Amino acid sequence: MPLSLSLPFSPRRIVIGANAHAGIAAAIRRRRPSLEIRGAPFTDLTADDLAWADTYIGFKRPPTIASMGNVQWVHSTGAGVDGWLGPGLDESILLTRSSESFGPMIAEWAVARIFAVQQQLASLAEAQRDRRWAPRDIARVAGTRALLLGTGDIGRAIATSLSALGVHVTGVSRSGESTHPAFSTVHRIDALPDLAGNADWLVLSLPDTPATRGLVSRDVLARCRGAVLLNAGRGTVVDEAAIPEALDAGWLRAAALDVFVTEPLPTASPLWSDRRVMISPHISGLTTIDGAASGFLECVESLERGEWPRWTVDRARGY
Ligand code: OXD
Repeated sequence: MPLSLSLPFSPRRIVIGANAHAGIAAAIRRRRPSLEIRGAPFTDLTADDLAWADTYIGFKRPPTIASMGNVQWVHSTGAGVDGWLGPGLDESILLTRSSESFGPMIAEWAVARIFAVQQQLASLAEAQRDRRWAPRDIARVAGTRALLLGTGDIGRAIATSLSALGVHVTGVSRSGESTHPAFSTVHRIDALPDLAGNADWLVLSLPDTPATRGLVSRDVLARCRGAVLLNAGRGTVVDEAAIPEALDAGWLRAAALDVFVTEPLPTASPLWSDRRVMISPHISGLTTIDGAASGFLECVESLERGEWPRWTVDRARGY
Protein backbone atom coordinates (compact mmCIF):
# COMPACT_ATOMS: atom_id res chain seq x y z
CA MET A 1 0.00 0.00 0.00
CA PRO A 2 1.57 3.35 -0.97
CA LEU A 3 2.26 5.96 1.68
CA SER A 4 -0.46 8.56 1.92
CA LEU A 5 2.00 11.45 2.19
CA SER A 6 4.09 12.61 -0.72
CA LEU A 7 7.39 14.48 -0.70
CA PRO A 8 8.14 17.20 0.09
CA PHE A 9 5.95 17.06 3.19
CA SER A 10 5.49 19.69 5.89
CA PRO A 11 3.54 18.54 8.94
CA ARG A 12 1.06 21.11 10.24
CA ARG A 13 -0.87 19.52 13.07
CA ILE A 14 0.95 17.34 15.53
CA VAL A 15 -0.55 15.25 18.29
CA ILE A 16 1.79 14.02 21.02
CA GLY A 17 0.81 10.91 23.00
CA ALA A 18 3.19 10.89 25.98
CA ASN A 19 3.26 11.77 29.68
CA ALA A 20 5.92 14.36 28.84
CA HIS A 21 3.79 15.85 26.02
CA ALA A 22 3.95 19.43 27.35
CA GLY A 23 7.76 19.41 27.55
CA ILE A 24 8.14 17.85 24.10
CA ALA A 25 5.66 20.35 22.64
CA ALA A 26 7.54 23.27 24.20
CA ALA A 27 10.87 21.99 22.85
CA ILE A 28 9.39 21.66 19.34
CA ARG A 29 7.67 25.07 19.48
CA ARG A 30 10.95 26.76 20.40
CA ARG A 31 12.33 25.74 17.00
CA ARG A 32 9.05 25.63 15.02
CA PRO A 33 6.60 28.14 16.49
CA SER A 34 4.16 27.78 13.58
CA LEU A 35 3.36 24.09 14.18
CA GLU A 36 -0.01 23.42 15.81
CA ILE A 37 0.42 20.91 18.63
CA ARG A 38 -1.95 19.02 20.91
CA GLY A 39 -0.89 16.50 23.52
CA ALA A 40 -1.98 14.14 26.30
CA PRO A 41 -0.79 10.87 27.86
CA PHE A 42 -1.29 8.35 25.02
CA THR A 43 -4.08 6.56 26.88
CA ASP A 44 -6.11 9.80 27.09
CA LEU A 45 -6.08 10.72 23.39
CA THR A 46 -9.40 10.71 21.55
CA ALA A 47 -10.47 9.81 18.01
CA ASP A 48 -11.02 13.54 17.53
CA ASP A 49 -7.32 14.24 18.24
CA LEU A 50 -6.29 11.71 15.58
CA ALA A 51 -8.81 13.07 13.07
CA TRP A 52 -7.39 16.58 13.66
CA ALA A 53 -3.69 15.67 13.30
CA ASP A 54 -1.56 14.81 10.27
CA THR A 55 1.34 13.66 12.46
CA TYR A 56 1.61 11.65 15.69
CA ILE A 57 4.54 11.53 18.10
CA GLY A 58 4.67 8.78 20.73
CA PHE A 59 6.01 5.42 21.89
CA LYS A 60 2.76 3.50 21.54
CA ARG A 61 -0.53 3.56 19.75
CA PRO A 62 -3.52 4.92 21.72
CA PRO A 63 -5.02 1.64 22.97
CA THR A 64 -8.74 2.18 22.56
CA ILE A 65 -8.85 3.98 19.21
CA ALA A 66 -9.19 1.71 16.17
CA SER A 67 -8.33 4.23 13.46
CA MET A 68 -5.32 6.54 13.23
CA GLY A 69 -7.70 9.17 11.76
CA ASN A 70 -5.94 11.57 9.41
CA VAL A 71 -2.46 10.78 10.70
CA GLN A 72 -0.06 10.26 7.78
CA TRP A 73 3.18 10.07 9.77
CA VAL A 74 3.99 8.45 13.11
CA HIS A 75 7.28 9.33 14.83
CA SER A 76 8.10 6.81 17.55
CA THR A 77 9.97 8.20 20.54
CA GLY A 78 11.21 4.85 21.88
CA ALA A 79 14.18 2.72 20.94
CA GLY A 80 11.94 -0.15 19.84
CA VAL A 81 8.98 0.25 17.47
CA ASP A 82 7.09 -2.94 18.39
CA GLY A 83 4.50 -0.72 20.10
CA TRP A 84 3.53 0.33 16.55
CA LEU A 85 4.28 -2.72 14.43
CA GLY A 86 2.77 -5.20 16.90
CA PRO A 87 -0.73 -3.70 16.63
CA GLY A 88 -0.27 -3.44 12.83
CA LEU A 89 0.08 0.20 11.85
CA ASP A 90 -1.54 0.82 8.45
CA GLU A 91 1.17 0.65 5.77
CA SER A 92 0.04 3.93 4.23
CA ILE A 93 1.39 5.70 7.34
CA LEU A 94 5.08 6.66 7.39
CA LEU A 95 6.80 5.30 10.52
CA THR A 96 10.04 6.86 11.75
CA ARG A 97 11.91 6.26 14.97
CA SER A 98 13.87 8.21 17.49
CA SER A 99 17.43 9.26 16.69
CA GLU A 100 18.24 9.35 20.38
CA SER A 101 21.15 7.20 21.51
CA PHE A 102 19.92 5.00 24.36
CA GLY A 103 23.21 3.08 24.42
CA PRO A 104 25.15 5.02 27.09
CA MET A 105 22.28 4.88 29.60
CA ILE A 106 21.60 1.19 28.98
CA ALA A 107 25.32 0.48 29.33
CA GLU A 108 25.21 2.06 32.81
CA TRP A 109 22.16 -0.08 33.65
CA ALA A 110 24.10 -3.21 32.63
CA VAL A 111 27.32 -2.23 34.42
CA ALA A 112 25.38 -1.45 37.63
CA ARG A 113 23.85 -4.92 37.62
CA ILE A 114 27.08 -6.71 36.77
CA PHE A 115 28.79 -5.05 39.73
CA ALA A 116 25.77 -5.70 41.96
CA VAL A 117 26.08 -9.42 41.23
CA GLN A 118 29.86 -9.62 41.44
CA GLN A 119 30.07 -7.51 44.62
CA GLN A 120 27.11 -9.42 46.16
CA LEU A 121 25.40 -6.16 47.05
CA ALA A 122 22.00 -7.70 47.80
CA SER A 123 23.30 -10.29 50.25
CA LEU A 124 25.64 -7.78 51.92
CA ALA A 125 22.67 -5.45 52.38
CA GLU A 126 20.71 -8.31 53.96
CA ALA A 127 23.62 -9.12 56.28
CA GLN A 128 23.86 -5.45 57.25
CA ARG A 129 20.12 -5.31 58.05
CA ASP A 130 20.67 -8.33 60.37
CA ARG A 131 23.84 -6.73 61.92
CA ARG A 132 25.72 -9.78 60.67
CA TRP A 133 29.46 -9.65 59.87
CA ALA A 134 29.61 -11.88 56.79
CA PRO A 135 33.02 -12.05 55.09
CA ARG A 136 33.11 -13.69 51.68
CA ASP A 137 35.21 -13.86 48.52
CA ILE A 138 34.48 -11.19 45.94
CA ALA A 139 35.28 -12.01 42.32
CA ARG A 140 36.59 -9.40 39.89
CA VAL A 141 34.61 -8.20 36.89
CA ALA A 142 37.87 -7.83 34.95
CA GLY A 143 38.72 -11.03 33.17
CA THR A 144 35.10 -12.25 32.85
CA ARG A 145 33.43 -12.97 29.49
CA ALA A 146 30.33 -11.28 28.09
CA LEU A 147 28.25 -12.46 25.15
CA LEU A 148 26.20 -9.60 23.73
CA LEU A 149 23.15 -10.33 21.61
CA GLY A 150 22.68 -7.17 19.58
CA THR A 151 25.61 -5.23 18.16
CA GLY A 152 23.76 -2.05 17.15
CA ASP A 153 23.98 1.32 18.87
CA ILE A 154 23.02 -0.13 22.27
CA GLY A 155 25.17 -3.25 22.00
CA ARG A 156 28.18 -1.16 20.99
CA ALA A 157 27.80 1.15 23.98
CA ILE A 158 27.55 -1.84 26.34
CA ALA A 159 30.58 -3.45 24.66
CA THR A 160 32.58 -0.23 25.07
CA SER A 161 31.80 0.03 28.80
CA LEU A 162 32.45 -3.63 29.51
CA SER A 163 35.68 -3.85 27.55
CA ALA A 164 36.92 -0.74 29.42
CA LEU A 165 36.40 -2.77 32.62
CA GLY A 166 38.55 -5.58 31.30
CA VAL A 167 35.65 -7.82 30.24
CA HIS A 168 36.24 -9.95 27.15
CA VAL A 169 33.30 -9.11 24.86
CA THR A 170 31.93 -11.31 22.10
CA GLY A 171 28.98 -10.27 19.96
CA VAL A 172 26.23 -12.08 18.10
CA SER A 173 24.36 -10.44 15.25
CA ARG A 174 22.38 -11.31 12.12
CA SER A 175 25.27 -10.63 9.79
CA GLY A 176 28.10 -11.76 12.07
CA GLU A 177 30.07 -8.71 10.96
CA SER A 178 32.22 -6.92 13.47
CA THR A 179 30.89 -3.41 13.94
CA HIS A 180 33.08 -2.00 16.69
CA PRO A 181 36.55 -2.59 18.14
CA ALA A 182 35.10 -3.21 21.63
CA PHE A 183 33.95 -6.63 20.37
CA SER A 184 36.80 -9.09 20.21
CA THR A 185 34.72 -11.15 17.76
CA VAL A 186 31.21 -11.07 16.35
CA HIS A 187 29.46 -14.29 15.29
CA ARG A 188 26.35 -15.01 13.31
CA ILE A 189 23.23 -15.69 15.31
CA ASP A 190 23.27 -19.44 14.55
CA ALA A 191 26.43 -19.78 16.69
CA LEU A 192 24.49 -18.71 19.80
CA PRO A 193 23.85 -22.19 21.28
CA ASP A 194 27.56 -23.02 21.08
CA LEU A 195 28.69 -19.69 22.51
CA ALA A 196 26.25 -19.64 25.44
CA GLY A 197 28.33 -22.07 27.52
CA ASN A 198 31.33 -19.72 27.57
CA ALA A 199 29.56 -16.59 28.79
CA ASP A 200 29.62 -15.18 32.31
CA TRP A 201 27.22 -12.43 31.20
CA LEU A 202 24.58 -12.95 28.51
CA VAL A 203 23.48 -9.43 27.64
CA LEU A 204 20.46 -8.82 25.40
CA SER A 205 19.64 -5.54 23.66
CA LEU A 206 17.56 -6.92 20.81
CA PRO A 207 14.28 -5.49 19.50
CA ASP A 208 11.12 -7.58 19.22
CA THR A 209 10.98 -8.84 15.63
CA PRO A 210 9.91 -12.14 14.06
CA ALA A 211 13.63 -13.05 13.88
CA THR A 212 14.42 -12.35 17.55
CA ARG A 213 11.27 -13.70 19.21
CA GLY A 214 12.14 -16.73 21.36
CA LEU A 215 15.81 -16.60 20.29
CA VAL A 216 17.01 -17.30 23.83
CA SER A 217 14.97 -20.46 24.07
CA ARG A 218 14.96 -23.02 26.89
CA ASP A 219 17.52 -24.97 24.84
CA VAL A 220 19.87 -21.98 24.67
CA LEU A 221 19.40 -21.38 28.42
CA ALA A 222 20.21 -25.04 29.04
CA ARG A 223 23.54 -24.53 27.24
CA CYS A 224 24.58 -21.79 29.69
CA ARG A 225 26.94 -22.73 32.50
CA GLY A 226 26.13 -20.34 35.31
CA ALA A 227 25.81 -17.17 33.22
CA VAL A 228 24.01 -14.07 34.43
CA LEU A 229 21.25 -13.07 32.02
CA LEU A 230 20.76 -9.31 31.48
CA ASN A 231 17.86 -8.22 29.28
CA ALA A 232 17.35 -4.59 28.28
CA GLY A 233 15.91 -5.36 24.83
CA ARG A 234 12.51 -7.00 24.74
CA GLY A 235 11.01 -9.67 27.00
CA THR A 236 9.85 -11.72 24.01
CA VAL A 237 13.47 -12.50 23.03
CA VAL A 238 13.78 -14.93 25.98
CA ASP A 239 11.68 -17.90 26.99
CA GLU A 240 10.62 -16.05 30.15
CA ALA A 241 8.73 -19.06 31.54
CA ALA A 242 11.98 -21.08 31.48
CA ILE A 243 13.97 -18.58 33.60
CA PRO A 244 13.02 -20.06 37.03
CA GLU A 245 14.04 -23.53 35.79
CA ALA A 246 17.27 -22.11 34.36
CA LEU A 247 18.08 -20.60 37.78
CA ASP A 248 17.18 -23.74 39.72
CA ALA A 249 19.25 -25.92 37.38
CA GLY A 250 22.25 -23.57 37.64
CA TRP A 251 22.20 -22.81 33.90
CA LEU A 252 21.83 -19.20 35.04
CA ARG A 253 23.41 -17.80 38.20
CA ALA A 254 21.18 -14.73 38.28
CA ALA A 255 19.05 -12.56 36.00
CA ALA A 256 18.67 -8.79 35.66
CA LEU A 257 15.53 -8.03 33.72
CA ASP A 258 14.26 -4.64 32.59
CA VAL A 259 11.78 -5.94 30.00
CA PHE A 260 9.12 -8.63 30.11
CA VAL A 261 6.72 -10.44 27.82
CA THR A 262 3.85 -8.65 29.59
CA GLU A 263 4.44 -5.20 31.07
CA PRO A 264 3.84 -4.33 33.83
CA LEU A 265 5.10 -7.75 34.96
CA PRO A 266 2.01 -9.52 36.40
CA THR A 267 2.04 -9.74 40.21
CA ALA A 268 1.63 -13.53 39.94
CA SER A 269 4.99 -13.91 38.14
CA PRO A 270 7.43 -16.09 40.14
CA LEU A 271 10.23 -13.72 39.05
CA TRP A 272 9.11 -11.09 41.60
CA SER A 273 9.97 -13.18 44.63
CA ASP A 274 13.12 -14.85 43.33
CA ARG A 275 16.17 -13.45 45.16
CA ARG A 276 18.38 -14.30 42.18
CA VAL A 277 16.37 -11.97 39.94
CA MET A 278 16.80 -8.19 39.76
CA ILE A 279 13.74 -6.54 38.27
CA SER A 280 13.54 -2.99 36.94
CA PRO A 281 10.39 -1.55 35.32
CA HIS A 282 11.55 -0.88 31.73
CA ILE A 283 13.73 2.06 32.70
CA SER A 284 17.15 1.07 31.39
CA GLY A 285 17.07 3.60 28.55
CA LEU A 286 14.74 6.56 28.89
CA THR A 287 13.58 8.96 26.20
CA THR A 288 14.49 12.56 27.00
CA ILE A 289 12.45 15.61 26.04
CA ASP A 290 15.26 17.12 24.00
CA GLY A 291 16.06 13.78 22.35
CA ALA A 292 12.42 13.25 21.38
CA ALA A 293 12.07 16.79 19.99
CA SER A 294 15.38 16.78 18.09
CA GLY A 295 14.76 13.37 16.50
CA PHE A 296 11.35 14.51 15.33
CA LEU A 297 12.65 17.83 13.96
CA GLU A 298 15.49 16.09 12.13
CA CYS A 299 12.86 13.98 10.33
CA VAL A 300 10.75 17.10 9.60
CA GLU A 301 13.75 18.74 7.94
CA SER A 302 14.37 15.70 5.72
CA LEU A 303 10.71 15.49 4.69
CA GLU A 304 10.64 19.20 3.88
CA ARG A 305 13.75 18.80 1.73
CA GLY A 306 11.93 16.05 -0.13
CA GLU A 307 13.96 13.18 1.37
CA TRP A 308 12.86 10.14 3.36
CA PRO A 309 14.29 10.47 6.89
CA ARG A 310 17.22 8.23 7.69
CA TRP A 311 15.20 7.15 10.72
CA THR A 312 12.45 5.60 8.58
CA VAL A 313 11.56 2.16 9.98
CA ASP A 314 12.11 -0.86 7.77
CA ARG A 315 8.89 -2.69 8.63
CA ALA A 316 10.08 -6.05 7.31
CA ARG A 317 13.12 -5.95 9.63
CA GLY A 318 11.13 -4.45 12.49
CA TYR A 319 13.44 -1.55 13.34
C1 OXD B 1 12.18 1.12 24.40
C2 OXD B 1 12.16 2.41 25.10
O1 OXD B 1 12.03 1.06 23.18
O2 OXD B 1 11.94 2.41 26.33
O3 OXD B 1 12.34 0.11 25.10
O4 OXD B 1 12.36 3.43 24.46
